[in-house]
Amino acid sequence: MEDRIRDATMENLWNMWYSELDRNRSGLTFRVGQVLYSGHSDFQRIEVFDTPAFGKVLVMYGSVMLTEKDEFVYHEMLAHPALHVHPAPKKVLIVGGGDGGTLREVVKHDRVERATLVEIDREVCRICKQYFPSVACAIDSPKTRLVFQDGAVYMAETNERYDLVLADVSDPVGPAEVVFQKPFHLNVFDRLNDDGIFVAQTQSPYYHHDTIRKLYRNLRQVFPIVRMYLAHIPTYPGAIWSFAFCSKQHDPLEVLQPSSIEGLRYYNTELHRGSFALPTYVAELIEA
Ligand code: SPD
Repeated sequence: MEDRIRDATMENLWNMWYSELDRNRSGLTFRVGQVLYSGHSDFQRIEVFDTPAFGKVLVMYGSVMLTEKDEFVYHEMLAHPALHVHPAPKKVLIVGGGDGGTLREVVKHDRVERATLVEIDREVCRICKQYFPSVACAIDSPKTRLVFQDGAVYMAETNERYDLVLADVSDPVGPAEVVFQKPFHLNVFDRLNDDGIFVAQTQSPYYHHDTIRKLYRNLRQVFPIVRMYLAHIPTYPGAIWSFAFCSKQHDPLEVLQPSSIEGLRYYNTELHRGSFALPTYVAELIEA
């Protein structure tokens, strides 16, 4: 093939981009090398792309859930702060998180005896086991109990009690919306043991002001201790992401168990403390 034509053909092959836009004004963009999977489950559209910048990317309901390159930040930060505060986190419940990333971090702790993962969409687990084996690796762990059910319904109906509940859900549109609402938080409080901790991903403090304001107002009406902490996640909107640490007794700024987990790439003791230090504009957002 003539060089000029070959170059043009290569350019077309490389000319695929994925963009996640915020109200059509700004957004995240990845060059896509290959679309590995694209389909609809009973609950949502699911896509897997291979990208030169971030490796494989999982997109659900039109937003990036994880990328191979930076998923460790989100999953370590959703799981380890609470696991390093609670003195005996034997029973852990993960709501959502069907990709298995949070589960992978939870089962690293020897003190965890049982991790229950309640995922509404069976397809998410199947697809992640196929395309993201390093993320989904604990789905078949002997400590894992898998339940395919709506997390809010499970929370309302279960008689089980937990030491930790971790809400690893997508954005508050579609199937995950109820997990951002007060009836769900009240049920979580009820199902936690007396010194239980609830951690939830709470969106970008740069972009999602209204959601965050309302969410923290609700959480403070339910839990005596509510603190926000932050992590830097390059592929989430704003690249700065927030988590709510909601606790019945243990304050994450006062209690910290020694860490025995090796091989973490983001979380460490200094970072634990530092992640609760909020920039002024973020602190103002959630002021009581
Ligand atoms: N806008 C992205 C929010 C994604 C939060 N959940 C991700 C799930 C990864 N386990």
